[in-house]
Amino acid sequence: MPIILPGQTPGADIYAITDSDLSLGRSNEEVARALLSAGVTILQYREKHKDKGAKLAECRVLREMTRAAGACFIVNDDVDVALLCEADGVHVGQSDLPARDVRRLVGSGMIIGVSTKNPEQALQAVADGADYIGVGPICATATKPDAGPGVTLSYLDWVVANIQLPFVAIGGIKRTNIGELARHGCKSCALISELVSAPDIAARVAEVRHAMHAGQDGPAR
Ligand code: TZP
Ligand code: MG
Repeated sequence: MPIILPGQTPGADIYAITDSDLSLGRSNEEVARALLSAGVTILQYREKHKDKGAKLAECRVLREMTRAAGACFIVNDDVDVALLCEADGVHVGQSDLPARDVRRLVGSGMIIGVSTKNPEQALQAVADGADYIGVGPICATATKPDAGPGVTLSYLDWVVANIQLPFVAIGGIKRTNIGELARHGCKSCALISELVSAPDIAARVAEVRHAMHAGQDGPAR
């Protein structure tokens, strides 16, 4: 399967992330099925309130589903779970294992994503061998209150101008503001609540995509 990277690969405009607490009672499997059949090509498994055994069992199911759909599967935080389920990649934050050490564990074949909120963290992620960076939170979000206040669009603009790696914006991204991000040069956006909390996930994916591409077609900032 070709490696799919945010912002670099057709179809990777939306980077969908699970959160069973926000999924209106639906399982991650059910939500993933809806996302994949709506054409999402990057799916990250992110669960903050499950033990590792449960996470591994769910990841094995989602791994098979994403493989069958030709989609990229990334595991948040847990390098061991990512390796055991044969994910395509792992995503780490600033308080997880450093990307440089993650690379030693996973080898060259696995995608590593790193969350960043300022230029210093972005440059460190590049130096550490990350394959892509997260940029955010763009806006403060109840999904991850400890992410803090929004980084604002000036950090996004800095990334667009200075970082050669693919990047994905995250944090408080909705169909109402995604067009603005696209106008600032963002080609891939990660969304949690906007997608998993939608009663009709397929319809929401289509709305989000439409809003993003309408933004890309708008005047550049
Ligand atoms: N990292 C920064 S903000 C965030 C993460 C994981 C949560 C984004 O969730 P939502 O619901 O799309 O605002
Ligand atoms: Mg983390």
